[in-house]
This record gives sequence, structure tokens and C-alpha cells, in this order.
Amino acid sequence: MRVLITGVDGYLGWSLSIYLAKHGHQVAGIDNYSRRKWVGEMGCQSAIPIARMDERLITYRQSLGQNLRFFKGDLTDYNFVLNAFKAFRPEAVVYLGEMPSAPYSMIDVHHAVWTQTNNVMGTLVALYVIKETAPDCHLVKLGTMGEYGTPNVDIPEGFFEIDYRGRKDRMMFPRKAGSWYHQSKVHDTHNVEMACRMWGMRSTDIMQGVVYGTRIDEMDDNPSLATRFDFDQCFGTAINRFCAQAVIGLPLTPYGSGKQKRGFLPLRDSMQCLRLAVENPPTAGEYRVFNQFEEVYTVDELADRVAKVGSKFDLDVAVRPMENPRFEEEEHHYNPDHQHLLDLGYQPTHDMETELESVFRDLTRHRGRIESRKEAVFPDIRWDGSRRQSEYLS
Ligand code: USQ
Repeated sequence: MRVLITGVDGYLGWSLSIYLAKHGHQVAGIDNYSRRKWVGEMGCQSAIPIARMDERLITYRQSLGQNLRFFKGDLTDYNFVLNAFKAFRPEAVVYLGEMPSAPYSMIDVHHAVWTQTNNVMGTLVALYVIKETAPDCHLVKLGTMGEYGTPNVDIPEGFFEIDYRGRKDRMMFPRKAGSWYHQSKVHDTHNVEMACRMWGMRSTDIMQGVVYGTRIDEMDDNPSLATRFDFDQCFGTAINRFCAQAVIGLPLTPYGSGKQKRGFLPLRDSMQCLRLAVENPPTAGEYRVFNQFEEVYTVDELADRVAKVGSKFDLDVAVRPMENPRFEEEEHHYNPDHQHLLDLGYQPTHDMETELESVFRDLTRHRGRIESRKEAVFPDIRWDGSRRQSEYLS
């Protein structure tokens, strides 16, 4: 299948391009290197060194035996996106090209406006371009479990059924996001669902949990095929940040009570699930939702697991809870359904410890790169708009 990945230079995008090529798909990618710039703006760098795109493309051809067709440009630029679609004629688009960080979107008004403009407008452009050039193309759109928030009720996969006076209908399950970033995904969800209803498009909206891990087997230990690994306060996610903190002897930072629950999945499972979505498209006009995560943990449980695995690497890992910089429920009900991918054959890894060992092996090799940016680890971006320093590094 011809699959176009937007955001192909990112953590998930680069991994997916390799994974799909290894599974026989023809892949093209779009990117404008924003992720590299945002992480630089946070005073940080990927813990694992990543190759420049020109080197990535050469290695890709040599290792995977096909050209990754690459289009450099901005996803909110209609003419650029139109030309890329006309040139590649995708049968599926995996839309990953968005600004993915909640804290980054909460820095100030400029970052909030930019996040929503980039994310919502980019998706809107893609919807129009698919309608105009490839109406049968399947849009696999990356949303987030954070769209639902933590309501005091079980979370279904996207919809709930109603039956009013004998007439059945399906309504979008209410969204209750907790950052301008998560809210941008809610807006996308509503736009994509309407496009399917209105124009007969087909789409899978992926409500993904927090992804962790450094690699997938398909990277074959080739450094030029490695994907990025972020640990700064914005682009590092909870487990990945905890591992990086542990490797350089900084305490792990569960926020608040540490009882907040999220769904998590390793990078390799994220790849497996996205492939299942691509290879099993919905029918024309169908908008479907996959809640994509493996297991639910509290932040405290994660810190304990990371500390336990760290001890196998002779690391003395401390856990130091800190005042929560976010507005979020810390003790709450959390029971999201996630049956759709299992029905399609998703086989969860179910072994966080082995996965974390592989992360520690990779990160200890690059300890110096993390150490050199340790100021970027401490979270000083707060949801009330203030920024405060702490004693964390002392
Ligand atoms: N947290 C800590 N300590 C830290 C970092 C995070 O306790 O040092 C807590 C947060 O307060 C939150 C939870 O861990 O309760 C998850 O935070 P996160 O930074 O790992 O994840 P989040 O901001 O929710 O965003 C990440 C990705 C985003 C994706 C989302 C999936 O950056 O792109 O959409 O995970 S989900 O969380 O399911 O919405």
C-alpha cells in the first residue's frame, strides 16, 4: 500500500516509516523539522543521536531497499500539501505531523495560539486535499487519550449509543481535555468526524496513550535508523523522562500525589497498532475510533518500576514527588475501553520491565548527552502561566 506519513522526522513518524517499509509498504513522508527546532527551543537535544534527513534517506534506501519519498514543507500550506498528494497518490495517510506537547502549548498565549493553528489548520488542509485528490484514501489521524480527560465514568471507544423513542443514534463521547494541545486534538476529532459524515471520507481516529521506548527491532541496531528520544520537560513523556532522570542520577518527579492514571504503550506496540489500522481500513464514510494503549498505570507505579529496573543497572534511583505544575485530577476513576485493536489482532507486549531494560541499555550509552542538557529536565512551565525555578538540580 502507498502510505504517506506526515511528521516523518519525529519519534513515531521515523519509526513508522521503517516499520511499514519492512512490512512491504511503499512509504512517503512530509516534515519541516519542527520537532528538532522545538526541542532546541527547550534547550535540549535528543538523548539518542539522530541522523540528518539526507543521511536518513540514504540509509533507508541501503537498509530497506526502497526510496523514502520525502517532501519538505509546512502542512498548513495547502498548495504544498496538494502537490505532495498529487505526486505520491497515497492510499493511506498516517497524520502525525502535529505539535505534541501539553506543557509547550501552555507556555503563553503565543505557544497556545501557534499550537492550535498548526494542528487544527494542518488537519483541515489534509481533509480538503484528500477530498480533492484521493477521496478513497484512508486518513489515520493521531489523536490522544487526553481528549477524553478523566471523567467520572467509563470511557467508550469514541462514541456512545442512544435510543430515543425507538430511534437509535450514535453520539460522540464528550471530550474534556486538559491543555491547549489536547484541546487541539479535540477540534481535529470534530473536524474529521464531520468530513466523514459530509463527504463520505474514511478515517480512523487514534486515541493514543503515552508512548515509551527507544527502539523497534526493525531499526536493526543501525545508528542512522535510530529514532529520537526526548527527556526535556515538554517533549519527554513521563516514562521516558523518568528513565533519563535515573540514568544521570536525578530524582524521578511524579507530580502531586502521583495517583493520576494514564494508558501507556511501548513504541513497538504503537507501530503494531498503526499498521493494523492502515491494513484494515474502514468503509467509505466511516469514522471510527481506536483507544490505543496497552495498560493503565499511576505515575507512582511508573516511578517504582523505573527505579526497580534502574537498580539492575547499578543506579541508585530516588523518587522525589513535586508540586504538580499542571491542573489535573490526581485521584480519579479511569476505565477506558480498548477492544477495537484487540479485535483486529493486536498482541500487546505485556512486558514493561524488558522494554525498560532496553531503554536503560540505550540511554546509559548516551549518558553524556543527557547530562549535558540536565537543566532542561526540570519542569518549570505551570498551567497557571507562571514559571518557577526549584532546588531540583542542587
Ligand atoms: N508526569 C509526572 N511527572 C513528570 C512528567 C509527567 O508526574 O515528570 C505526569 C503528568 O502530570 C501526567 C502524566 O504524567 O499526569 C502524563 O504526562 P506526560 O507528560 O507523559 O503526557 P501528556 O502530557 O499527557 O502527553 C503525552 C504526549 C502527548 C500524548 C499524550 C497521551 O506528549 O502527545 O497525546 O501523552 S495521553 O497522556 O494519554 O493524553
